[in-house]
Formats: sequence, C-alpha cells, structure tokens
Amino acid sequence: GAMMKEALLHMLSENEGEFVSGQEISNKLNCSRTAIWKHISELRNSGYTIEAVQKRGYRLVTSPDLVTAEEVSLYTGNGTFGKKITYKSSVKSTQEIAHSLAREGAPEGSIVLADEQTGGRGRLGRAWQSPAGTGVWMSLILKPNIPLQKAPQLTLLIAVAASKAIEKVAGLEAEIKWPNDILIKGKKTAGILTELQAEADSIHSVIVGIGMNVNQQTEHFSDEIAQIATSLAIEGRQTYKRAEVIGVLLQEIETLYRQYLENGFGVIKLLWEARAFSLGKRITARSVTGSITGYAKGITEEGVLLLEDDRGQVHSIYSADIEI
Ligand code: BT5
Repeated sequence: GAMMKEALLHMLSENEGEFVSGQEISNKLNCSRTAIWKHISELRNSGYTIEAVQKRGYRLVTSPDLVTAEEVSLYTGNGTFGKKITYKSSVKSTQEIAHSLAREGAPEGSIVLADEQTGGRGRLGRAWQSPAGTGVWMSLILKPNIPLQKAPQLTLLIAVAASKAIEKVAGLEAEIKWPNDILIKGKKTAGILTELQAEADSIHSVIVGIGMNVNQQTEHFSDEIAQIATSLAIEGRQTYKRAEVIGVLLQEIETLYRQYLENGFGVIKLLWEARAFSLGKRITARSVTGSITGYAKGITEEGVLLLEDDRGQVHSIYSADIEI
C-alpha cells in the first residue's frame, strides 16, 4: 500500500504538470484502476492537489509541505542516505526512535523524521523547540568505523553539510559556531546533537540529531529564544519545501561523509574553518567545570577547540557553550 502510493506520487511528480493516464499507471505499478483511485484519494486527503480528467488521467498540480516518507523520497536522489525513512507526525524526540532502530540493527543512512516534536532535546538536557509544520526535525543513523575519540569530528562534518545545504536551498550565508550551532546573521537556525552507542572504545552507531528552523515566523518562537533564533523563511523572506531541504541536506552529508571516511578530517576541517563564526574572536567557553575567556585560535585535527587565555596559555575545549 505505502510503497504503491509512493511509486504513484513519483510517477505524477516526474511528469510534473502533465497528465499521466490511468492505463499507464496501472501498467507500470501493476495495479487496478480502483487501487489507483484509492491512493489518489489518500494523497488528496494529505493535501496534494491532483486533477483527474476523463480519458487524460491524473495530473499533480500542487504538493503540500510535508516530511512524510513519500514526499521526502522525491528529493533524496541517488545516495543511500534517506533510503530508509521512518516518519511520525508527532513524537517526543526523533532521537529516541532512532536509538531503538539502531539497536535493532537499522542500516547506516536510515533516518527518522517528525512533523512535530513534543520533547525535542538539545545538549545537556536542554529543550529544542520543534513546533508542527515548521522545521526539519531529523535523526540520522551512522555507523562509521572510527575510534571513539574522533566522534566529535562528525558534529563538525554535519555542521559544514548543514551550512552548505542552507546556502544551496536558500542562497543564505550560514556560519558555524563551535561546536554545533548554525547561525544566519548571528542567530541560531539549526542545532546538532550527536549521540553515541558504543562498547568499550568502539562505536556501534552514531545518532545525529539535526533541528533546522525552516518556515517559522518570529511568533513561532517562545519569548525565551525569540531574540536568538531565526529561520530560513525569516532570513530568505519566502517559505521553503522542507522535504527539499532534507533531500539537499542528506546529499551534502553523504558526500562529505564518504570523503571523510576515505581521506580523513583534513578537508572537512578546512571547510569548517572557512565557515567558522567564532574563530579569531574573543570568546568565553562555559562548561560544567567552569569558564575560560580568551582568543579562539582554531580547531585541532580531532575537532577540539583551542582557546588562548590572557596569560597566553592554550586550553583544549572538548565541550562547552560559547559566548561571543
Ligand atoms: C542543540 O542543542 O542545538 C541541538 C538541537 C538538536 C535538535 C534535534 S531535532 C531532531 C533531533 N531530535 C531531538 O530531540 N533533538 C534533535 P543546544 O546547543 O543544547 O541548544 C539548545 C538551546 O537552543 C536551547 O537551550 C535554546 O536556547 C535554543 N533553542 C531551542 N529551540 C530552538 C530553536 N528551534 N531554534 C533556535 N534555538 C533554539
């Protein structure tokens, strides 16, 4: 059922604006006219406008801004990331679902998507606001064969991919604030949460959570974050198809990830540095163990931030919040 609906949507969307005859669909999908009609009705109920004309067939006129498996699959391209999609309209956190899928052996590149999260989470138990119908709330399962201490490099890799995806989709410049914030004009548009399933010092799975504000207007943000958050729609003054954003994002991630596994972190480091917001600035790094103020010198091969304090001593920062 679901597979056929997806295949039908693909046929209609490949022939965008053109009629596809019932006969053609029925031949290609090997199904009855009644089955086609049932799926057309379901697609209409989910917000697709499909014209049906006697003797000519069906024509896709408009599609809604959904992040369902069938809609997202229109944009995932030839890569393997996003081939397996778990979609829920409302969940507590896509991370939870992805963690259990990974434990059950889900393949690398599997993703979990939700239209809304009721308990979306950031780092250190903080909350991530994920209102319905507005953003990309996605968890991606990776299974890299790398030592545990290199895992932070993945957060930086994802940040580069997210920044490139924003540039591609919206033509907006997106900077990276170490380690996991994507900023447009200094305001947070996306956040990354990298969680590990590991045994001893080998990684079983990495669950990468990406939250990206796409179509929010300022009133969608709570007072608490209204001053510090932004969205692609606010900055680009138009709305974007979330499914397309996801497709571009997955392709950017997969390209960088393959490059990373083959050639190491070097290229990613350069790309990251070119987009870094905090490098060369005076910053304060706050962590559970205290705070250090100084000059952000750069990142190491491992993805660790180097901070030179006022006495000239250089500190390696593994995890912290940065204030500029
Ligand atoms: C992050 O944490 O930035 C990581 C966010 C990861 C969210 C994704 S969504 C899919 C997946 N499923 C989940 O449950 N999580 C992941 P952190 O650096 O700790 O930043 C959290 C802080 O960002 C909050 O304390 C707020 O100040 C701010 N914030 C919360 N929601 C925001 C939003 N929608 N846009 C911008 N800033 C926000």
